[in-house]
Amino acid sequence: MSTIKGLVPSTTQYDGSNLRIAIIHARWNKQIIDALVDGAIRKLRERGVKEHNIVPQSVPGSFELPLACANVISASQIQASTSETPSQPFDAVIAIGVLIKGATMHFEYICDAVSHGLMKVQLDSGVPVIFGVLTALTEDQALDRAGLGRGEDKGHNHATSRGGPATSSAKNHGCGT
Ligand code: DLZ
Repeated sequence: MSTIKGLVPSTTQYDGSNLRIAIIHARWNKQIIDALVDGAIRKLRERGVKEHNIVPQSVPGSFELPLACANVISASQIQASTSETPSQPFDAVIAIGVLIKGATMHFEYICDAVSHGLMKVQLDSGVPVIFGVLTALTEDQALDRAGLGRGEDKGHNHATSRGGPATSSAKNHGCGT
């Protein structure tokens, strides 16, 4: 059955060859996180983003994503303006987390805090923060949404990526490893 929901595929050929992108991901629910991170990296590579300009970094859980995103953005801006070996500031950050509802209200609080926190980071910094946080009511729903149940992987749609596993060459600017 056809649906009107969703993002219409773009006809524009995006060129990411001059972009520098951070991927900040949580480590909770690792199997699903890995699929989303791999999908995002694959799409970035497809769009021409250079390997050294794809900078993954992890934090313990989704609750830590907003601060880590804020920290990588500001650290890259400081390095670009003050360092003797300046590097390009990040053009965008992709925040990836998987929240699965449990028996308590914890899920609701974290979903709310993370989504508002990430929005605040991008509004305050002016740097786009891509919302790659799955908020699922069950494990099956989370697997489906990540393309590990049925359908295609969603990480691939989040960003701009060429096959291959995530690397972890990033410096840690976040709030934990
Ligand atoms: C504590 C917790 C729980 C129960 N569930 C999740 C989850 O489903 N996904 C996730 O990314 N993180 C979870 N966390 C960890 C919190 O995000 C956070 O890392 C801790 O509360 C410490 O601040």
